[in-house]
Amino acid sequence: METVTILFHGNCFDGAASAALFKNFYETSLGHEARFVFVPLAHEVGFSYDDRMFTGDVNVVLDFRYPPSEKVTWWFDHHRTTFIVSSDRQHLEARPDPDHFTWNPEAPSNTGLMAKILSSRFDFQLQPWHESLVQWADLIDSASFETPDVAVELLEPAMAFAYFLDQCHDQEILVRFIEDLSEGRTVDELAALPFWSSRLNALRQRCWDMVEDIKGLLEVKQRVSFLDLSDQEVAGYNKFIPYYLAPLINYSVAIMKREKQFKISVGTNPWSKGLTAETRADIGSLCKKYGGGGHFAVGGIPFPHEHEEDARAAALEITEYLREFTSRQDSDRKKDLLEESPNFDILDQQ
Ligand SMILES: [Mn+2]
Repeated sequence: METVTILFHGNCFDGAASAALFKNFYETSLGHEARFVFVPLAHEVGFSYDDRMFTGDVNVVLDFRYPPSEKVTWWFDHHRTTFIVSSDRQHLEARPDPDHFTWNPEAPSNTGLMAKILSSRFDFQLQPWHESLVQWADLIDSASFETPDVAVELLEPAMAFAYFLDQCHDQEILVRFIEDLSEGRTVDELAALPFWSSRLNALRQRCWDMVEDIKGLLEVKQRVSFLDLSDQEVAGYNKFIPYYLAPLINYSVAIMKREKQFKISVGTNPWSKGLTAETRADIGSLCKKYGGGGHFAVGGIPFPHEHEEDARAAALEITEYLREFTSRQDSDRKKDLLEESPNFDILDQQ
């Protein structure tokens, strides 16, 4: 029997959903019987592919960086940063079977991108469970929930699964999720199975307990929250909790102790009203100054365990910087409003 190796974005709902969708497509649409091997991949500093990773007769990469290898015959991705070096892009353009290789950085999720391409070019019949999976993957991967409640209370099964996968380091369980899903169940149906409901409920309880703990620790000032979790080992921190507890903040900074290192995590409140593309702080660049990195809206900085004091000092400095940044903008905005309408005392209206 043929072996299909699927390499996909690990610890990510969209990555796992992509893997399940591909398996289902391969079995039902192409009608192939195959043995599937699932390999989760992580974005790590200096990541590169090695041909030995492609162990299948057919090798598939989903929701992850472009693989410049002839051993890979299917690839779908929507990450802006998919090409590690510029020659990767030329490699893609020279592929003899472009239909099997799709990149669209505008797609909200890779699962949605795959559903579109596979149904239009490969006659894949989309079922209601595919449609619902795509809706959730789009919502989760673009973090476009209406409120942080959805991401913290985890009442929706898909949200609970997303957080579960984010925390899951047990490959067997991860593969079970993909296989269960690929059999044609919605996430809601999956969540009702005892194996999954017990795990999701335990996870919800842990997350709600964490909300209670953080309530007493979150320091909110000038629309920036600071959270010091450096004195206890935190396994699964839900980064949406500060916005849930303090919805009016613009930025959140947290320092936490992990098994192997300290980590500073910095984020922009996705639900903040006043922030525009022009008035937002560049969090990734800010973190880079301290040896970390990230995107415009979120970033992180790792510190080895023996540098605890440096880590705490950096976290406080970043918090202070963001608080000054926020109050400077608040006063600029008030000045602008006054200049625009000098006869109207808008300050009193706020
Ligand atoms: Mn994705």
